[in-house]
Amino acid sequence: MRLHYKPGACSMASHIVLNELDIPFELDKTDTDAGKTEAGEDFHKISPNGYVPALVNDDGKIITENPAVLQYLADQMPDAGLAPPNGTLERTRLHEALNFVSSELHKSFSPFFSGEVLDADTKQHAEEGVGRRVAHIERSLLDGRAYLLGDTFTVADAYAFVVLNWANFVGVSLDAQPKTKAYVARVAARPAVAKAMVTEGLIEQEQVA
Ligand SMILES: N[C@@H](CCC(=O)N[C@@H](CS)C(=O)NCC(=O)O)C(=O)O
Repeated sequence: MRLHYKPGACSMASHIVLNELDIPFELDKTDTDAGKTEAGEDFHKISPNGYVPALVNDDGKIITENPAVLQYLADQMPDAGLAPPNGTLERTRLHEALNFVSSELHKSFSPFFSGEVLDADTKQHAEEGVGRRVAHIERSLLDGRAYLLGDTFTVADAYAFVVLNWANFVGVSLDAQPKTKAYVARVAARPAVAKAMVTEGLIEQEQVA
């Protein structure tokens, strides 16, 4: 399998899951601005919308869109438990969490990545938008669960972690959401997560506990 990724982008969720599953894969550091793969091929032929993640499976089939890629990966090794079995209420809960992360949490960060300098009002509005979505994560963790669906790490946690970690890069504080802050630290401490962060250049190997 080959994962097209951009360092620190949402594609890191799939990278984390590939590490968690410990299956063979290749990484292609793709330049989405130039629309080129690492080898200089036209990335739009792989991902027509031009964004990562794009996963090319061993049969050459291409899978895009975070929730689809993440569940496809989890379903390669059901016994690893990164997604509940299809057809169960727990799987529906996973869809619910993935859709929330994708369409609400992830997209609430878009203003910070627009490439434009945000004026004070726009920045405040964007921070409030992120805050409302993080408040939902905070509420779901209030019962003491370690992960979004309970005590088991799933692909939704890989995706939520990557997006919540952007708060550190765009200057949004999670101090008002202590459960979420602890959750981000808990996920960051997983060896598969730390390995992906080192590989993508977000942290140094020496920073890994
Ligand atoms: N709906 C897509 C969105 C993917 C997306 O937003 N990817 C971003 C990185 S997080 C991207 O590749 N943007 C193009 C760019 O950064 O040049 C999905 O869920 O996979």
